[in-house]
Amino acid sequence: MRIQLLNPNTCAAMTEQMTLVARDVALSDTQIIASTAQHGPVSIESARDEAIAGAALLDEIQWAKEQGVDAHIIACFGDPSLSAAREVADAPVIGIAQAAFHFASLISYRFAVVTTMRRTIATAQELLSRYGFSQQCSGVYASDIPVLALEDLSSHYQQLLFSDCQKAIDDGAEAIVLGCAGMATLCQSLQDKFQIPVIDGVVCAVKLAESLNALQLKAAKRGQYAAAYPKLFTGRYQHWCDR
Ligand code: 5HY
Repeated sequence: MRIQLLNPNTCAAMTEQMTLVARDVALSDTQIIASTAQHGPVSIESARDEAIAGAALLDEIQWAKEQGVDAHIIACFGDPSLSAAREVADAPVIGIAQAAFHFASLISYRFAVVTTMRRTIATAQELLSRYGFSQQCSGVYASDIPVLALEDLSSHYQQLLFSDCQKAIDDGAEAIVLGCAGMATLCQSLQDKFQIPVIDGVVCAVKLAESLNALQLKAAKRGQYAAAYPKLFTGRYQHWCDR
């Protein structure tokens, strides 16, 4: 099968790192097609970033749809524009936050989320509520670690990340969900250090996409995720007129 792994920020280095992790767990006949947004924010850390990243994200979904991919993964923990992407795509679209929450809920009674910037805590809480996992989440933790700092974690930011993980465990977490696609490469080392299941949404999304494909479960294209009505788009979005 062919899976688009879409990084909706414009940081190619981040896409490279998450693609290595994804290919590591993918089945031998799964092709991971890496995509990076062509315009927008270099990292997504606020509602403004998400809003501006949305259009570029949909352009990449449309491109991969025209390539005939079997699934799309939105590799950003806010699951930005997930519903819009599901309207545009014909194949299943999986957000890494939703994927990670499902896996965490299968192996723990309560799990925590450890993410980057404090202002994204509310986003994680909104997603937990929307997806029905608020009850199972023991807390969302963040210490203002910039997303791009994850690429080459300084000892200062590493200490902040470690202390958030420790706080989560002290507060009763039985598993930890990593709240950023940029943390995918840290998963194993954190699991070894804290001896607790640590869950990365990028690999969870790959395995979910493969499972849907194995069961031949296609995207439901009637109702909420049916294609949006054609209409006039102007300016830089007029290429959406005939889509
Ligand atoms: C992410 N931002 O996974 C989110 C993390 C966050 O650019 N990639 C980003 O803090 O919401």
